[in-house]
Amino acid sequence: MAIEFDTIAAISTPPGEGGIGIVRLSGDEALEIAEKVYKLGNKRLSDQPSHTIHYGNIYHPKTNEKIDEVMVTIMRGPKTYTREDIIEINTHGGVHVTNKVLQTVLGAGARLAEPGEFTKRAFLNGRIDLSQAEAVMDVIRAKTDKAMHNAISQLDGNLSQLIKNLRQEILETLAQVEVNIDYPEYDDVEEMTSQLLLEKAGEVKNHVERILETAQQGKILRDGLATAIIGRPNVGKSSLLNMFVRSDKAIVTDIAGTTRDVIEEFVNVKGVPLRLIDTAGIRETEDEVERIGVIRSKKEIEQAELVLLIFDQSQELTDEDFELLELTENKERLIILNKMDLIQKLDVDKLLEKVDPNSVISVSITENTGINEVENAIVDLFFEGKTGEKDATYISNIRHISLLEQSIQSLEEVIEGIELGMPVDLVQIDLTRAWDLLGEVTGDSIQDELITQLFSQFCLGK
Ligand SMILES: Nc1nc2c(ncn2[C@@H]2O[C@H](COP(=O)(O)OP(=O)(O)OP(=O)(O)O)[C@@H](O)[C@H]2O)c(=O)[nH]1
Ligand SMILES: [Mg+2]
Repeated sequence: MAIEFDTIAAISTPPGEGGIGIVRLSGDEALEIAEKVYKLGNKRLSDQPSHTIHYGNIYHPKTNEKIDEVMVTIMRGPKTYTREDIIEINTHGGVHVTNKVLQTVLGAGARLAEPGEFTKRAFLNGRIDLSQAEAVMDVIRAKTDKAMHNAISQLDGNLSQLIKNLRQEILETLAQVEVNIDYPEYDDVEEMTSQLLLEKAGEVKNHVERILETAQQGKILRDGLATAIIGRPNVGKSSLLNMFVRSDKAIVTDIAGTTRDVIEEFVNVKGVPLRLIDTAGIRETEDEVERIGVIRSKKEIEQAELVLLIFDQSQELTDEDFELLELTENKERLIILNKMDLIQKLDVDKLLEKVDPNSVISVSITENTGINEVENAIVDLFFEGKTGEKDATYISNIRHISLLEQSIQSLEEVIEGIELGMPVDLVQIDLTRAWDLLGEVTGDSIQDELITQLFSQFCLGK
């Protein structure tokens, strides 16, 4: 049985012109409100069966002004997105007309929904748990097939199931500990209980750690891998960006110092989304605009998760190149030797003294050679060739990652406590805390403000 809420309404399609616009209502009075504004002869929406769609018109209930010709979908709860009664009014897809229909239903008694409020109701009415609700946004925002697949799997409840199993394991252990303490059958019950706690805490911890191992990949799939293209002026940084995005996004000229500002583009490299950042070539310069660009480039290096460091192999290595090698020393990086179509002057042996030979790739961007190797190397660096795995559950949400990390900490405290010979009831507190923390992932144990804050990040009408 759904909890009783007021009836909300919002435009669920993106703002702008399109084939149709959808105004969605959810709540006990959805049907009643729709009936006030809908007209087609003597037809009554409330007489119609659930999950059916009806042609008709929307009229202003007071002025009788005709607003639009529409199709109205009736879906009675509980088999709906929110588990409440839902009405969807398909209008002509214009900004003004959809707004006008929305205003009309608001005038007829609905309240304007907050961002994410439909999904929040699906959660509050128990149709999905919190990690599934969060996955809805990830599905909407997914930038590659793989990211979408991962979000869908979370929406299906795969992560929830893993978490539920672990919590169940903890709960059973806690119960067993209680029984041991309350009804000690054997003399060595203290010893047995400690042993049980040690074992179970270790098992659960291992499991959580394995889930967390997918976190780095999961986060990349969700947010994109921040990838900075770095190098001296004129080595071909912007050319590489253009090659990846397959269009002339960045200006390319043979004048050193062409790129002055940081350019950012999303690209899909064999299923891995990259947030590709083209930067100003780094060199000492008197030019004020270029100088600011160089400072920004250095900042981009700091923030990048991956650095593509480009050299022009038709030129000898300079002090600036060595400075760049040093600046990026502690970063995940690939060294790209560009312009292999020209005569080679770069001393590769000297370069190899400074870098891992496996990270060096020769390319010619203008001739389109070696690019496939660069792509493969990126995938290997972060996924060790595993992007093909279909059924791995990648954990990607920062909130989940942090909760899992905290739960590992609590489990470690359980283990330490026992090893130090602490009383069982103190150790139990840490184990209960791990149980609570895991419950926050699925929303089983979570505070109201947090829920409000989480759903406020959703799109309007979702
Ligand atoms: N021969 C040859 N020329 C290339 C290759 N890649 C890029 N270029 C040329 O090198 C010049 C500089 O390319 P850009 O992509 O603008 O270089 P950049 O690193 O972005 O330069 P700044 O923005 O000035 O730092 C252009 O004339 C490109 O056409 C290549 O593989 N071979
Ligand atoms: Mg450039």
